[in-house]
Amino acid sequence: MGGFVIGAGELVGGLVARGVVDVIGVPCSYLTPLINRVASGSAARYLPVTHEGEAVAIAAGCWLAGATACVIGQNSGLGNMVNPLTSLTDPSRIPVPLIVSRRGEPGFPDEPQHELMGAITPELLALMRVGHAVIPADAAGLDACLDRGWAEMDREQRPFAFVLRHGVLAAEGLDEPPFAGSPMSTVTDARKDRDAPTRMAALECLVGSLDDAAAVVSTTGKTSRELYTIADRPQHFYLVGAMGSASAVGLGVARHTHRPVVVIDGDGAALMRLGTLATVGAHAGPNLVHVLLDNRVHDSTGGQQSLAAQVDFPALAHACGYARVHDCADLDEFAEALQLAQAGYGPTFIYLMIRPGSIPELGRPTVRPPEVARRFKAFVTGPNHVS
Ligand SMILES: Cc1ncc(C[n+]2csc(CCOP(=O)(O)OP(=O)(O)O)c2C)c(N)n1
Repeated sequence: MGGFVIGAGELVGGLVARGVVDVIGVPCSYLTPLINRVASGSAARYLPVTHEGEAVAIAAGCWLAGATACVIGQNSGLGNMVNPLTSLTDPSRIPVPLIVSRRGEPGFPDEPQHELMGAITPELLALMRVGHAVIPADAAGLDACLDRGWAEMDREQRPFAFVLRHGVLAAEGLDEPPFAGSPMSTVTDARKDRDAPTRMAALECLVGSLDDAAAVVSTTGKTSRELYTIADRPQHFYLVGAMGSASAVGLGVARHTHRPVVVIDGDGAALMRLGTLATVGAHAGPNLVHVLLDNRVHDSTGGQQSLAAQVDFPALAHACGYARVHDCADLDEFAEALQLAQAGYGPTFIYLMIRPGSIPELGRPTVRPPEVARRFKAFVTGPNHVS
């Protein structure tokens, strides 16, 4: 995109100078330098959360207590913010600064899942009566931009969005202290000490363990990209956007086919829609297999810690009513659990800890989402269909 870049330290300094004490949100690769700066220790604290709407609500609570929190999120997460922005901060006139990345900005090639939100980001903000300004790529302009936003928040008593374009922030390293988690967490020590395989190895094992009749729904980010790299087949539905919705999509599919339906989820994505565990537990039939590959980080956006280190996912799945739960210690147990699960008797939850990281030069699905959806549908409803 060219032009100057600003340091994340300058942006954080500008926020802190205006009273921001907490930076709350969910990662986006455009925001990585900013998150890395605050997560590595700055005058403002970084509060990783599970959902961008949750971030807005927490920031509203901070304001109610007299503190200023800045929400950060991808513009796809603006979708998650719509409810608290329209039904909480607007009626209560609570000003909250937002830093929203603009994936899919028209004129700059990006992935298909960012196209619509990229195009409508300014209009959507305006529709929600949230003023916005584009963060300029120079330090002097940055100060004026922040001043403008703060003046508007003072005047309107509504949130204001600072829109972050691609390449505006200079790269910044991550030196995040390990997340201790809650002292009440029931995550077992045995699980923490596991020698975890890579996601690539787990997905290769999964593909090798699946019946040819199984349909697969894979979560947003590198999971879908790695699955596509290992094997691109009609029975794969790559959920490239709508982070957190893989198990809900899988539930819908599984209700109308007797094929095994295997959902591959990530910890960050599962946490974003944790309520879906209860929905799946309540409504899924025996053919739903929910696999959770837990690397405890948002690997796809730079490896920032998710809140998974303190969450006992197998215990949660039990508590939400999954019929079978496998807490796999290694790939052998993982393969065995997958084979058992495809025989039915679910809904089944299969948990495997994996190691952060991926392969260099990881590809992205080149098949367009409408084609992925239609060939998946043809597969699910096709000749092997048993109903
Ligand atoms: C609503 C929304 N917020 C943020 C993102 C950006 N994003 C894409 S993948 C990802 C991380 C997913 O983490 P996890 O499910 O743990 O999988 P991992 O990347 O570790 O494989 C994020 C934050 C997004 N796509 N949608």
